[in-house]
Amino acid sequence: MIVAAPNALGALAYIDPPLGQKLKIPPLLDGEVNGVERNFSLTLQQGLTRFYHDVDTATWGINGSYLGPTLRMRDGERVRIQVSNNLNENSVLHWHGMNVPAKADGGPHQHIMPGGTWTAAFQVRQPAASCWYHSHAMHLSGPQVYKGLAGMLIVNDDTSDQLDLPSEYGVDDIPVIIQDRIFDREGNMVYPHRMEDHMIGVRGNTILVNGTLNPLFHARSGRTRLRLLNGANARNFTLALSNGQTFWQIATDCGLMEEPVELTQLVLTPGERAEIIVDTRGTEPFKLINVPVPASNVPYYGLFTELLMEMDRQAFDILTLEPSGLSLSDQFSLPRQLAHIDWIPESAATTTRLMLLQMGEGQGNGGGQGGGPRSRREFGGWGGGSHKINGRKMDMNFIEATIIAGTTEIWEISNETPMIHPFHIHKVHFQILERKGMPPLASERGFKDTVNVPPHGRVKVIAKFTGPGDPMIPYMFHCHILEHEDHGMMGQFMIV
Ligand SMILES: [Cu+2]
Repeated sequence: MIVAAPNALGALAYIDPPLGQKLKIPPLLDGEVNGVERNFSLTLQQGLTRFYHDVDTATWGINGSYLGPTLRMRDGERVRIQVSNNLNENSVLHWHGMNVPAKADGGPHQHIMPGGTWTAAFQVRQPAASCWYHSHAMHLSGPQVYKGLAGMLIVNDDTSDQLDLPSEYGVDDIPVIIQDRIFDREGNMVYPHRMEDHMIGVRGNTILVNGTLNPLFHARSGRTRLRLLNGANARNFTLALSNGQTFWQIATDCGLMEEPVELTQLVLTPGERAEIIVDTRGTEPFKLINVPVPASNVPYYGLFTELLMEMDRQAFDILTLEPSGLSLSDQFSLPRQLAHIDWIPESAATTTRLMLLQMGEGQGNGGGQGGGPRSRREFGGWGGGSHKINGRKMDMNFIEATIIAGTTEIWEISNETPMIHPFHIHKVHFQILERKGMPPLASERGFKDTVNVPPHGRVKVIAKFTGPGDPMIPYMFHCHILEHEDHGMMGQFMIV
């Protein structure tokens, strides 16, 4: 489908979308168990993908033409993933949400040259969760993920096995990778290079779910589990059901919650995941939609703020759900308890670090000045496109924090700009302590690796930085708006 309003930035044209198409389900890859290890083989490659009828669009994919297979593994297992780069530029895959050694993490320090191969080996040491993987090449994450280098990664454990939850992949347990892309009149996927697109982050005029345009899913049971992933480069989604029904969140980024949380809306910023259970009894089709966010009171004026507010006002459909036809008098039940979560007390932290998210030079406020007519002048306040953390752009040779393995730390993430930044920390699973003195939202009470830091907001998270230590290779932390990451809003920490 097409976003109800034209492209947020108002420039690019598009062609009519096809009518409802069956939701593509990425192939499930369990790998091959060889002795004590589970082996996966992934190839980054170019391809052609049919989003529109009769149009082959040039894309990139992993073992396919667009996106990659869903990798499935288990807590406790040893895993070996071989990644071959058949592209014509450097790339690498990062296992987002996975607690892995630094050398297996897949970041700017593990680039794979064209024609090269890299192997990530690790032991899975974490509870059941919906994680994902995507390109994390230096300065190239934005365009590479945009072209298709991303996929889902499911971790199972004894707890998830024993719970009465929908778990038949592709039938009642569905990956939902939500992305937006710009298509031109010929059906080409276009990655824009204008400064304003990169300041805000690249947003598209067309929504894709698992690479399907205008997707439709036919449910076959009364309960359907959606593993939601905001896989967009920069767009936030405020998700709801078109029939006004509630749904139940059962997992945050890094695992199951303590109990199902009943919701009518759920915000996911880029990189965040949530598993939800939707009631798919009955016969009346309904939709997973994006609802407009009420205008926020942002204390800045000018084109920058206008663009952001314009995007927040967009309403659009994401996925049509055709219910199973099962009678509404059939039972619909969920486990009352899900997983046990050990809440980390604030007193366990021995260090508190401040992370300032900044755009623009000097004041770092990122806002255009004045409310005059739209003109290039108003971009002046952006300071020429500078994205920083703690006054510094990403520097491969600078380590922001060196942490002794086993230490618990509080990170206070402070957003000094007028737009949301999703802040992601590699390897660790954190808990949100507070948002400017307020408790975390009901939808974020669990382990997370990416957190929505609102404009001029401050979020306090706590995490245990476990080993193994590696004094040579750092991990990343960064804004998950991929253009912000590519332009410098990223830093490095080391666990030793
Ligand atoms: Cu950002």
